[in-house]
Parts: sequence; structure tokens; C-alpha cells
Amino acid sequence: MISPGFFLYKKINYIMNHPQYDTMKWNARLFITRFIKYVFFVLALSTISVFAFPQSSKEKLTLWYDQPATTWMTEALPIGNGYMGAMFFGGIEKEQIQFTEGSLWSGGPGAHEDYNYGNREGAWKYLDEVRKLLSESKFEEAHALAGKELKGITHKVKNGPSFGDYGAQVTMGDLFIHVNNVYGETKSYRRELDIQHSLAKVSYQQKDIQFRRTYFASYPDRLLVYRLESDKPVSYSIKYQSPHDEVKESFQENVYSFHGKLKDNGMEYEMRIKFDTDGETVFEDGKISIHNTKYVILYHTASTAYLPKYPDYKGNDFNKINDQIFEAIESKRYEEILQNHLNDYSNLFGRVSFDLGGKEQIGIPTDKRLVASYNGKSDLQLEQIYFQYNRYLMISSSRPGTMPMNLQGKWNHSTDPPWACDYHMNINQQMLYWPAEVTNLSECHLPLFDYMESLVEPGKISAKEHFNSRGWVVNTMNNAYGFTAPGWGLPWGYFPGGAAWLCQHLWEHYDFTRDQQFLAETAYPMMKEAALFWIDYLSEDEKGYLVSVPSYSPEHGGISRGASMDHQMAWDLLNNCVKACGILETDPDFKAMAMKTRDKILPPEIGSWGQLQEWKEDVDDPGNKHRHVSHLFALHPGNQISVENSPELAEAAKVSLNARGDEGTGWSLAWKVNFWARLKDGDRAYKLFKRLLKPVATQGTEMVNGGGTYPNLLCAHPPFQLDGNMGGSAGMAELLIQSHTEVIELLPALPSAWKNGIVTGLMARGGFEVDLEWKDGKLIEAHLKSKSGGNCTIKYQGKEKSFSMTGGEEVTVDVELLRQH
Ligand code: FUC
Repeated sequence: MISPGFFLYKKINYIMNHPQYDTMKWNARLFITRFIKYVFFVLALSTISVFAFPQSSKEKLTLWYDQPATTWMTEALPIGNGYMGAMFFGGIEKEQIQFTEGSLWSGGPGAHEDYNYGNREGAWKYLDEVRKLLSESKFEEAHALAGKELKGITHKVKNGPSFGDYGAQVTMGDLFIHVNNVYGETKSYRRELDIQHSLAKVSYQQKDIQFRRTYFASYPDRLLVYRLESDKPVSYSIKYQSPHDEVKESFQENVYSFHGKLKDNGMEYEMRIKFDTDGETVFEDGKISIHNTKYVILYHTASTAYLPKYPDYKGNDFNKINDQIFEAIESKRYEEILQNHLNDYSNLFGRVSFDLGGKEQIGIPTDKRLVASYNGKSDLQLEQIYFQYNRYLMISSSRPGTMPMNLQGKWNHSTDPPWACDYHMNINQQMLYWPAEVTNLSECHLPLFDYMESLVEPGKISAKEHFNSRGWVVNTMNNAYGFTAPGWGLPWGYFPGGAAWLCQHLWEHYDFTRDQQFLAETAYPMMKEAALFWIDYLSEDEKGYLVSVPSYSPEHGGISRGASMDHQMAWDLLNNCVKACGILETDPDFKAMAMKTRDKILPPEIGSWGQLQEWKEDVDDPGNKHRHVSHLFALHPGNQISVENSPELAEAAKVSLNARGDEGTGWSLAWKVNFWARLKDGDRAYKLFKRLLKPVATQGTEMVNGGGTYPNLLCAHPPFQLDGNMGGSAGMAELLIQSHTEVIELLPALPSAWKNGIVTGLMARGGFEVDLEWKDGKLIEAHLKSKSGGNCTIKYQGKEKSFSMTGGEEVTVDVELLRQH
């Protein structure tokens, strides 16, 4: 039996999450009768929850500030509907809403006549020569030749972004909303993001006029919605500012449309805004003026001509899509659109509650809390917010049918952003999706798989031209236009293992959901093709092991006769292929080949100072603090090394990790949280986690140890990169639950700072939804729900219990050694 407290807590959480709860607050006019009825109901619940369950107060899941943002990167706040991302400043006289749509990319076909998806035709012909030089230990010559002949190609584009025809994800521009009247001193200013309901708000008072703005981003209606209200009539002037060429601009029947075109590749797009207001609307010189209004609502959307389809990547009928979006809301009221959004959002967000018993810090804005917490004031509630904020960010930037998250999710204000705001496959892209399954946002993982599918065809060409291998590859940097070749510089650019690493996500999605159809139709075909690459590319060394030659460990060290990470990723992929063949009862010959190859791969090795070797050559430098810790892939996110199954290797990983130190860029710190969690050292992981939450202001690039968190809680690489946020919450989950070794281990690395907690809805492999309650560092009980049925082994502090469950079955397990009822 589930304990009554735990049960009630869950129910209250459910109700507080329920969209209707919010509607009542926000749509009082429409639901007036229900409002009165429910007010009592909600008040009663809130009273109960405040006394009995203080953590369920919704105020606690809010980021808020007492001033408008002045800096896009560090202070503006993000909203997004998967397709589009916007950042709002909350300015008083001038509101700025910067936005983009994820498929708006410069570069690619049309940007330069010689764009060839990065491929250097016939590059593979130099492979033998490079291999020969390596076999003679002529590393410098081998690197020089590889640097000349094996790298990919980009072309300069006049007035184009830094990486030429590789292109970049680009901003669509900004909306500036001027409030034309100032009535006096501004009081009671508040700018907030309620992540429990995905609602942004700005409010302030001037004299006796209260100004209120509400923003939200709706996935089901594919809109960004901005509502501006004031107690007395005011006037606004609104202007869209675009960095792109104008094809056509119009304003008809209160709908503004801007049809634009990128300068380099001619990619077209249209952004539209429908205005609903009680005021008088005038359009002049590209500016929309609204006079004498108490409310104005902007329904904002944008679509591009981009299609994720090799070789042209164009042809999407963006006008038609926008027509459909607007037709669908023709007869809908604001309240209905809001309700649709709340339903959609709460369905995902409400699956997980994360409560560490943090106390409310009344009256302290989020930026100040971040500073205070770093300076030693315990603020567990801020950690709860951070965890849930990252889930909010994933829901806001990665939904079925959208582009996957890029380095900045969907939030980019530049036409030449850092690293092209692209898809980086040697850690960043994967880290972005680490929390997808474990934090119960499995659907948000799907855009990554769609993108992967779009890479297979060009990736096969790169595999042939650069590596003379079957299958498909991606390397370090990937754009929206099939750039799958090695990058245009070495060592950073040569990383054919990107596809193997991505395929781990296919397997994980299957393993967490046990969706066999997904495995058969989507995952396995891509996994098999990626595995073929390794079956061809690996070659036998003098001892008969299979090694990756030539290879580079991501972004540092020299050329190698075998970078350990390549071996570990190939092992992981082949191992998952073997499992998939078994489950699907398919491809016996391929399965045998995959197994044979897997078992001949050079295993992880321990080097001269007890470290896990990063390369086949025992050349690791104990003083090396490089941010990439790639040779620990087998520990995390892989499972070839674990404390339980290979303690010596786990110990060697610890030696390497200690040598690398506790500093790093944002994502590097986040990865270290996950590593220490897998090494079952919760306090060390927590130390790294606190370091990740270091308040940072740097906006330029810092490659060594500038990592931390901006006042808007976005991760500072620096500059802003979303991977650190996602890696951070994946690490937080990893401290509470691990399931990579076929058992579900509860509280495997609980930090002593997280003394008490109730966390519900985390997922474990095998399709189990897990709720946990602990007190004074000890598990009280766990509640499991099996989604698809199956065997399950639970572990807590060395003790195990196995049982079998049917689909939909729920069990509660208590600590008295996992006595099941
Ligand atoms: C890799 C990392 C950098 C940065 C970039 C986007 O190249 O080494 O630190 O995160 O990706």
C-alpha cells in the first residue's frame, strides 16, 4: 500500500498541476460560476498543502526578477513552442521580444555553388598513407597529412557567417513594442516565468494604472501569444525588425505579415501576427500603432521553406502552413487557446514532481538567490526550480515535428552565433537529450530521431568519401543541410563516432519505453547502418584487437592509433545492435558479425599512473585539465564500465577524473556531475553541481573554467549553451535513480545536502515510472508503475529484490528491505 501522506501529496500535486486550476485564475470572466465554486475548492487545497505539503505551492516554481532584462544572453527569459523560441526583456516603455524558428538556417545548397555537404571527394584515398605513417610511429607526419587531406570543406560566403557555406541557425528578428504613454514613476515591477504552467508575466504600476502582460507559447496551436493589458486605455506602437531581406510586407484585416528571405541561400520564410484589440489599429511605414486600448493580444507564428530532405532542403509551403495555423484559431477565443496550451504543457510537465524540502525564499528575486546560494546559503528550492526549469526548456524547444534542440535550444538572437548554433555531435547534442527519458519527457526526444533520419543519406556519402566504409557517419559539426563530413580543421573536426553516439539515444528511447515498433521501424535500421561503418572502419592491431585508426579523442591530443572513446562508442553500438537483433529476432548473420566485432574491440585499458587511457598509446598527462573527458564514455553515458561490474576500470576512471579536476565549461561540469553519480559519490557530484550553478556574467567565449549559470538560469559555457542545463538535470536524476546495469538502483548517490525528499515520476529503463520518498538520507519507500510489464530488480544500499510486473501494475516497496506489498 502506498502511504497516505505520499498518496495525498501526489493527488495535491496533480490538482495543482491541473490546467483548469490555472484557467480559473486567468479566465475569470469566462468561468465565473465555476470560479466561485472552485475558489473554495482551491483555497481548501492550498491551505492543506501549505500546512501539510509546503513544497507544492506553485509560487515555488517561478523565476522572477524585480527589473527588466538589459542583456539578451544573461537576463532575458525564454519561452518556446518547440518550433519557435522567443526571449522577452520585460521593458517598461519598450518591450523587446526576440524570436526565431528552428529551421531558419543560412548556408547549405544555394549559399555557395560548390557546397558539397562538407565532403572532400576521394579523401579516403589518403587513409592508407596516414595509417602507414602511424604504424611507423610517425605521428607528426600522419597528423599533417590527415590535416591536409582528410578534413571537410567549407567555402567563404560574401557577407555570410563565420563558417561560410556551412551556415548557421539564425535569428528571425525582434518585435519592439513601445508603450506610448508614461504616467509617472513605475512601481511594483515584476517579470516572471511560471514554469509550472509555462506562463510568462510582466506587471507594474504607474500612478493608478496597473499594466499586465502575459506571454505563452502554444505547441498545439503553433503560436506565441502576447497579451498586454492596462486598467486604462493606452497606446502602443509595434515594429518587427528583421536582419533579413524583405520580399513582401503587408497588413490586412488586423494581420501583419512579413515575407522574408535569407541573403545567402535564399531560404524564404513568413512570420505573421494577428492582432486582437479593443483599440484602433493603424499600419504605417511598417509600424502598427494601436490607440486607445485596454488590451491587445498578438498571435504570432512563423514558418520557413525548409524541408529536412537531402539534397535540396527546400520546398515547404510555409504560406499554407501559416494559413492553416490562422484558420484553426479563426473562431477560437484567447481563453481557449490558453487552455489548450495549459492542457498540453501540464500533460508533460506534470509527470514529475521534484521536492527536496526546499524552503520558499519570499521576496528574493531569482538572480539574487543564485548569488546567495553560491555564497553558501542553502537554497534547495532553487535546485528544485533549476531541475524543473530544464524540463520546461526541453518542452519549450523540442516537440514532435520540430527541429531538434541546437546548442542554444531554440533561443538564438544572432545571424552569426557561437559555433553556428548547430548540432555538435561530440558531446553537446547528446547531452541536450540526456534528461529526455529519465525525466519523463520521452516524446521530446523524437525530433532528434527525425533529424538523425535526415542525416543517414548524406552520412552514407561521407562514410564512403572520407572513410571508404559502408554505413553512415556524422562528425563533430552538423548543420541543417546534411553536412556530415569531418570538420574543416583537425583535430576537432575528425569524429566519425558521432552517429554511434547518437544511436545510443535510439536504444535508450527503446529501453525506457519498450516500444518494440519504434525499435523495429526507426531505431534498428539506423543502428545497423551506423554499425556497418564500424565493422568496416576498425582494423586489426598487432595483437589482434580491433582499433580505430586514424582517430582523435575529441578536440585535444594528437592523432592516434586508437582513441578509446571510438572503441567504447563502437562497442556500445554493436552491443545494442546485438540486443536489438535478439529482441526483434532478426538478422542472424549481422548479429553474429556485430557480436564478433564487438568482442574483438580493444577494451578500455589502465595506464601507467592508474588512469583510464584516453588513447591506445599510454600518453595521458596527469596535469591535463581539458574539458572533454571523452575516454570516460564507457562510464557515462555508456555502461561498459560500472562500479559493480568492472571495479578496477571504475577506479581508473576515478583517477582520470580526479586528475582532470573540478573546473570546466558549463557542459563539462555537468558531465562531471554524471560521472561522479555513476561512481556513486553523491557529495562530489553535488560539489560539481554547485559549481555548475556558479553565477556568471561572461558573455564571450571562455574555453577552460568559466562555466556556470546566468541570472536567467541558462547555462554559461560561456557563452550560453543549453547542453549544460540539460546535462545538469540529467545528473540530478542520476543521483536519485540509475538503471544502466539492468537493475533499478534507488538513491545510488544521494548527496548529504539532499537529506529529505519526495520525487515522483522519474523513469527507469524497462518502462518503470518511479516515485521515491526519503528522510534523513534514508529511503522510506518507493512506488513503481510498470508501463509495459516485465521483470524488475530493485536495489537499495546493496540489497536487491526482483519481481515481475504486468503492464499498468503498481507496487510500493518499502525500505525494510524492499518488502513488497
Ligand atoms: C565543442 C566543445 C566546446 C563547445 C562547442 C560548441 O567543440 O569543445 O567547448 O561546447 O562544442
